[in-house]
Amino acid sequence: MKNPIRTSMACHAVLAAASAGLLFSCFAGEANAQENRRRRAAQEGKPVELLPEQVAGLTKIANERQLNVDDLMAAAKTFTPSGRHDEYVLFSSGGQSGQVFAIGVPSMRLLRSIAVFTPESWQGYGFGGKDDHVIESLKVNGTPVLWGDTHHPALSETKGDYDGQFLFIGDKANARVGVIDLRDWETKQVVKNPLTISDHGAAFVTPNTEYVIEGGQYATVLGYGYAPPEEYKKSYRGMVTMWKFDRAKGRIDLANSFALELPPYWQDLADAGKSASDGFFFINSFNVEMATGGAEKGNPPFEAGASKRDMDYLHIIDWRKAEAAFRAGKVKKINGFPVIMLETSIAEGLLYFAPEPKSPHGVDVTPNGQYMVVAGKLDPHVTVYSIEKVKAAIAAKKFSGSDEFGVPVLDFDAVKEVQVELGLGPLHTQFDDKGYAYTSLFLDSAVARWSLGGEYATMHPEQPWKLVQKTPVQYNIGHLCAAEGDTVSPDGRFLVSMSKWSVDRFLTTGPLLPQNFQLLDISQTGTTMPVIYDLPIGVGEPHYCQMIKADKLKSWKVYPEVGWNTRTQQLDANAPKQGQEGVTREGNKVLVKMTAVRSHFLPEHVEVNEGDEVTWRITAVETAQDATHGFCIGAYNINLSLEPGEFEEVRFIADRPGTYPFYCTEFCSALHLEMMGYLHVKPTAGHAAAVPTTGTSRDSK
Ligand code: RUQ
Ligand code: CUA
Repeated sequence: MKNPIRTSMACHAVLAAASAGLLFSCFAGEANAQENRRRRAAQEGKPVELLPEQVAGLTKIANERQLNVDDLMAAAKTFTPSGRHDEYVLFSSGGQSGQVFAIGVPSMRLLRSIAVFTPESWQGYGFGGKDDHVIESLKVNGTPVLWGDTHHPALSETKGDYDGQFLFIGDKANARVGVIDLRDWETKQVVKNPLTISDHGAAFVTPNTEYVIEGGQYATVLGYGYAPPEEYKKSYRGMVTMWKFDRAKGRIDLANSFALELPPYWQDLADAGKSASDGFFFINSFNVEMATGGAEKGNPPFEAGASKRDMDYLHIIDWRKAEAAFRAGKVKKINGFPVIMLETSIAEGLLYFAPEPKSPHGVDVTPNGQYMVVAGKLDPHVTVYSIEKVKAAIAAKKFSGSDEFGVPVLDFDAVKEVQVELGLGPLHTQFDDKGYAYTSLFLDSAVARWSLGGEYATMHPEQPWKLVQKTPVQYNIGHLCAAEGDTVSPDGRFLVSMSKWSVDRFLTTGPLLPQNFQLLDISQTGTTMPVIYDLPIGVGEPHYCQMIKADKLKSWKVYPEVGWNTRTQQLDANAPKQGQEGVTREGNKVLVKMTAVRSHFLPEHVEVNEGDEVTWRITAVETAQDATHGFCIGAYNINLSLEPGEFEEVRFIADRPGTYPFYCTEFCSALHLEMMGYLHVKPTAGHAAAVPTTGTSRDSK
């Protein structure tokens, strides 16, 4: 049991500071009337002073709830009163949910999810509307794969800093990359990698989002071909794909994208160089042993075979040279996709290896671009490489040899800056504004803060390259994410530990444990970096997230014009205007022109014949922010979200006669329940109205 709080002078001061902090902390976003009232005391120049009876009241609550002073301080740092906005938005992978989650910091409130690889009905994603073109592209080998294992989100960058425009996310299970437009927080594109079935190092962007990088993982025959494991070295290959991003279109430009063939090591996480290392990107690898497993035949299992050697290879890729080789046509087409083959990469001098210990996970470039930090997973150190030394070693051809495929291997001592011992299971590193790095320690279940050297050495009182302190987290931490902590200008202040099995942290929710996002206050240096909030994530296992300053996001509150096509992000001439509503027919093709406005659809009755091909266009004729409607036809598996101004189009075959109520699925007004109508599907002659059966299949072709 915690020590009861006593109303001592010190405690009084802490409580008063905590309360004053609540009232004076920076207020992001528009103040509404309620917020203004609440803050009036402060605005009148009267900082809140807790009266003795208020201190006594707080003390009583704290003791009843068994809260200590640290708990009260944590509450004061994170509690975000109604109406006040968060300072940061955390964009998190949603793991097996196939989605992205947006979470406010420091409140740790879930703001919304963004559907990417998995249909999501509230957003109307994948239930008949224009987003179905994205769902269509979710096919893998011709089969619709309606889920994803989202791993690493990447915000678009300008000069190495988040610009708040786009977000990319990789699907490890199916080697796909999704593109989200942060004006309306919708997925606009999903690309399937033509070379491989699954990936891992996705997504990472170059400093101006010229390219979205998708690194592979488990080597296969490029292009989905077959080869038995005995032919592993001969036929299996790794890859990294450079997806060209067209910012004006907000789409990956397939025609200008290409890949590089890599040896069949298991490439892992990546990071793009910036500033000093701009023009390069780096990928870790493991299983350079090229173990092929086969425990069922008495061979060493993968986990043993892939961890035998002390060193794996940090891949160092000069992407501008790769781009030049692609433009010069020095590629081979695999599955129709241009690939720079290994021998070309070697000949062009665009691919080098550096030895790295030991089955590493994250490679993370410092904000100034000078150093690459490799977290060794099976090694208690992080290994720091210097880009200057890498460039010098390449120029001087300081190789310790080459790998089996002829890729030159740089001499370890020539490129290594330093190794820093941190603890067990280092995975991933982030940075702050005070010259510190933060590395997750999976096996220790801790966040390690350590001091950087070089030009960072004067920013902190400690010796360079030294472990400073550790904070335990609950429990095994995968990645971590500091505020803007992988950009050229990190903010410090907050860090999120993406802790995995939360075991005893929350009420039992059955055997499946929520993950635990733990917020750490990293603003105080030299003392502690306490955990100040636990957020259970009960919808998947997120792998990585990025935290952006909220005021960088220029999200729309309503669509710019009524009749907006969110696919083209333009006004759509096909969007029905008020006064144009009705149903027209040409042969068996029926066109429904509908508007939606509080609180009715027009027309309210739509009659078609069985077998008709129906095109149903709806414009949400609304301009107010709080006027979203939904539109569903249950038995036809249709549900749309009609945000203010949005135009939607649904196509279906009216193949099941009957009377189908359609209604608005968003509680939009006092007369929301009345916002409905009927779709009448008249049976063709001799065909009785169908008896509803399972109601599950809709021909969406
Ligand atoms: S990964 S923690 Cu993609 Cu590190 Cu999972
Ligand atoms: Cu519109 Cu409910």
